[in-house]
Amino acid sequence: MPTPLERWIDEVSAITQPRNVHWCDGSDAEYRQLVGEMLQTGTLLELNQQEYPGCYLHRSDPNDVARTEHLTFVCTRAKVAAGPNNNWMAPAEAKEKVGALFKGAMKGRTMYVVPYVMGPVASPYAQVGVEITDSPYVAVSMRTMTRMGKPALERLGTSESFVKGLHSLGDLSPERRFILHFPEERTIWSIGSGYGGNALLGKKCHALRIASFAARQEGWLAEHMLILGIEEPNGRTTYIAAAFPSACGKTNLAMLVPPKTMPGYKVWTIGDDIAWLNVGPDGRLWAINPEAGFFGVAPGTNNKTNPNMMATIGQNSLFTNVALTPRGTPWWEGMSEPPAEALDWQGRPWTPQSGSKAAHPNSRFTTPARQCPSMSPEWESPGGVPISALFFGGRRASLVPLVFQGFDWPHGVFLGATMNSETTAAATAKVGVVRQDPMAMLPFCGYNMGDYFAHWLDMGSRVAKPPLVFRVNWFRQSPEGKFLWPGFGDNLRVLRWAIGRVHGQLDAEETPIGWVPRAADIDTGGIDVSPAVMQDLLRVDRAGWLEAAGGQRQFFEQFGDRLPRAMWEQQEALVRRLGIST
Ligand code: SAT
Ligand code: MN
Repeated sequence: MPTPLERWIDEVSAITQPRNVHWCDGSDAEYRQLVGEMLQTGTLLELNQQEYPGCYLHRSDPNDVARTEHLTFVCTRAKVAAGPNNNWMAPAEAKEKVGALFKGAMKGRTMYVVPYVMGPVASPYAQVGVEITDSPYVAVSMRTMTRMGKPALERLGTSESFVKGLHSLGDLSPERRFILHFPEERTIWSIGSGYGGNALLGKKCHALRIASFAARQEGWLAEHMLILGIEEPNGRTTYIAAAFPSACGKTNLAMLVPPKTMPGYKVWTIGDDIAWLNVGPDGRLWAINPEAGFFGVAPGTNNKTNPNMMATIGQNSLFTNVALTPRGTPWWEGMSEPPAEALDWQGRPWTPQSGSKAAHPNSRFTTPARQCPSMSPEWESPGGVPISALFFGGRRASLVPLVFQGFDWPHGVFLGATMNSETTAAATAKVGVVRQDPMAMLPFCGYNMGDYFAHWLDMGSRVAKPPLVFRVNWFRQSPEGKFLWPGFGDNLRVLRWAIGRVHGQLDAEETPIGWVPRAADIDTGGIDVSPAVMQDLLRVDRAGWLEAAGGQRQFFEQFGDRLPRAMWEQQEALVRRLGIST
């Protein structure tokens, strides 16, 4: 009797007609074999193996360098279930339209069957998925990003409980590119792109869109959050999770190195992009990182902004769309002094005088988490880590203070729901436009966000002691366009304040938008932040917030009666508080 997985593989082979089928076991030998094949076809280029052992460069199609949100669909039976936050196609229509593109799509190619586990293999919260792909680059990337191969097949056994992901490069044309989610069937179809978020289906497609849909039904949360632990000099470690939109510094924050003025502090990394949050046996919220690797943004990564990542990517890493120096090493803007000459991300000769970027702004590396020096001893703990505080942060040049705290859980949910941020190169749309991005989940929530807010509110009553909720903004600028806050390692100064709040050790000032720190409680020793600048960073601009409240209202209105009444009440209460002058 074939297993449900074998039956599905047969069905897909009959449609896509691959030359042969390769079941991935995740072994070293298999990895070497696939890399060898890609070196031969030119899909990978070998980097300098003395300086970067086990590292390779991949140049993607120039039309395929970021997530394509306008080609990403949630195909629920009812349109309202997907909500105004998603593109929607009826399942039957989607299957007919995109099914036609999959017919014969793998002719002449190998079909890789990639079983994977999201989450530590022994975790009760982990999930199995299987991605079928005709891209060996995707297969080897999935080996780094997930627990791939044998452990996944062992965990699955003969069960039919796995997320089915079907992926083909197709012809890489954006005209025939679709990323479809069928959350009711736990199925993903992706064609026409080899780019991370579009093609590594365990990541955004499974661990966020499909998982968030299931999480609502099952009473947990699948979030676009990093997870870290902060160890204080007294040995106490406090765990937090923090949501930021793509390319807003999650990876850097997750592996932050404390400033010299904070001896005895240590930051422990658990994850840099996705958190699955479950109510644990003790009633608290426990987080696991479903991933096993990092898919980080290269530009701006250097020994100052993220020394832990620089140490991580020195081996066994795939670099995509970075520049190549004559020494055969990778280079990107902000890594170090520019080389006198290089090949740019498209393989064209480049010099610092070229007037163009050597690396694509969304160039990336894929690297194993276990190589990161700051990984927490708990990062693969089956039960996860207990979360004491949640953070929501956008990229905002003005208005939003460096940090403030929600009054309670419903207000915290409102702070997440009303987050907005300037767009980045992680998606193929205009960069720098402020858009609403609730919980940094706008591109990743697999269902109607009105229902999502209701679920978040409901989680407050499922958890014995809900985490405190904070908003942060590392990106506030002076009128001259200078960043007011140094960011990076110094962000720990802000987290320290939040931990002080968690443990009831610090007071705060009540303002209309939430609890704001007293300036003296944020340590600025050793950094160039004057008391006046600190005041600017913490200032609550009432007129600006009243104006922003108009945008919140407009955003909320799209959800009609799916928006929980409590969100409107929070919004009205904010406006009331802003209107009462003190
Ligand atoms: O391309 S990914 O979605 O994996 C990275 C990101 O945009 O967050
Ligand atoms: Mn992300």
